[in-house]
Amino acid sequence: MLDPTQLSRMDALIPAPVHARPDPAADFAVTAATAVHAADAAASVGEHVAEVLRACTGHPIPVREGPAPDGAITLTLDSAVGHPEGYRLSVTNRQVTLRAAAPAGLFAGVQTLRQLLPAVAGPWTIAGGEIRDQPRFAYRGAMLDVSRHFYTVAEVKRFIDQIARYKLNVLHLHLTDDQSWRIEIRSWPRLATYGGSTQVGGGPGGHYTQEQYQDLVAYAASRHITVIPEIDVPGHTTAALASYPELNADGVAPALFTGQGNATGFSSLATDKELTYRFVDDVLREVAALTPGDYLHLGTDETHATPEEGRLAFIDRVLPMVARHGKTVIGWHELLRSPDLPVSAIPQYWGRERSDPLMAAAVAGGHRVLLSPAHRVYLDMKYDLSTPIGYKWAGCIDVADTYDWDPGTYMDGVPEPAVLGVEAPLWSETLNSYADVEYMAFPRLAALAEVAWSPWSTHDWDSFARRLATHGPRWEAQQMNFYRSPQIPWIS
Ligand code: NGO
Repeated sequence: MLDPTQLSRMDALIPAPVHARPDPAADFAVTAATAVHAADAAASVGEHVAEVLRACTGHPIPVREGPAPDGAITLTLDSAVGHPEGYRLSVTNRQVTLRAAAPAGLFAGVQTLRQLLPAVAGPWTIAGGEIRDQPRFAYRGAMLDVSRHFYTVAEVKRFIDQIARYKLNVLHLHLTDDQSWRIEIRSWPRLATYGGSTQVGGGPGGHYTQEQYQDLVAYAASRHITVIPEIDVPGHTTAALASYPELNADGVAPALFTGQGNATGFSSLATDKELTYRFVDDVLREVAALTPGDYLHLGTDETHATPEEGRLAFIDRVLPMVARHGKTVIGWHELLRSPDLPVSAIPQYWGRERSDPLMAAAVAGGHRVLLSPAHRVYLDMKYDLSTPIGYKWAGCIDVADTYDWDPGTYMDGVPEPAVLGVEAPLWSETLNSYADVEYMAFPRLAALAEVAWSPWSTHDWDSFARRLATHGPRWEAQQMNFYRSPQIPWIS
């Protein structure tokens, strides 16, 4: 394997761009005189790149409108670029020009530009050359389970920043489960105040007020990330059942649950009680009102405690509620056990088989799908048997396992056009702190990001491993707690 220290920064990008032509003679020096030029809809991304440059160089880096002189970094909207998340970046000794059809493309280009700066210390030059780039899949997601363990608003924002750097554009928040309910619902206040009051192991837990949640959604939007809230029903609902006795079939509230282990799929909403549907509708209405994005995730996984007839009736009644609140349903792939789903409903596959008749039938019927095969992208699996946290029911998953699969050909009967995208879920039963989140997420999320963004023609493990090695010093500079996989020739 080639020495990663010999890579030019333009050859070290993750995710790999569609096309890059490095020009080592064309590095651009960021100086005290450098300004960013960006007008109108480009201005907020202009401010973002200026902040990045101020933080590393200490120079003032003003953001200006109007024609750019030599020596400037210019961000322009240009419909000729085509793809709304695509961009063109040109770096010469005299100027840096970033063009995109929409602000999301400019933002993606700025994440590239960040990686063209040195990892930790000056002189602050942007590596020279030309890049043309756009994503392979529209949906590039990470899921954070804030239910099994609670993470603060500041920690979730740090996660948003970390995934944005790798051009992920979806944060799926698993907000409710047996162990807790983490989002304030004003019509059912005990969900959060009581149902959110603990976590695995019995710690104090916590919840997001609606204002805090909106702040998170807005923060994510400023990084061109859509937040998808998951309200997991009808199973995985002990926290709700503990908060309101009347939601239980026998009217008796169970105790709060603070265990983990194999304790999935043991609770259920009472699918034959009318009150259950008023409850779900109230929750979905409030959550939809906090959600600018198109999707609501309804869970629907592991309904082992729900009689099948009740489960079917429940899905039949609840799916139209989501539509009434103006949203499209995503559910774990168990959703496909319901016949006659609206074709807009999106199953998220978390199985380990490459062949699943229900997935193939759904695609044949026009559904688009999300792929999260557990033995590839479940970030809560151990890296190897010595990993102190995590599960191993889907196997140990090192970086190469997350890297080496092609979503476009992965499942029988699921061709690339049917794949809306990919997502790596991070379940948190065993993650006691945000440092644990980072340790399980990185470097595997960087591998997932390349699978999601880069064309298959660029896919190459040796190249990826070499490029990834150069990201270690960047992560150290950010005080990130990542796993130093022995598969990677880390620098330093
Ligand atoms: C399963 C289960 C989750 C667990 C996770 C642990 C799905 C979709 N439901 O994945 O409740 O937390 O495994 O790996």
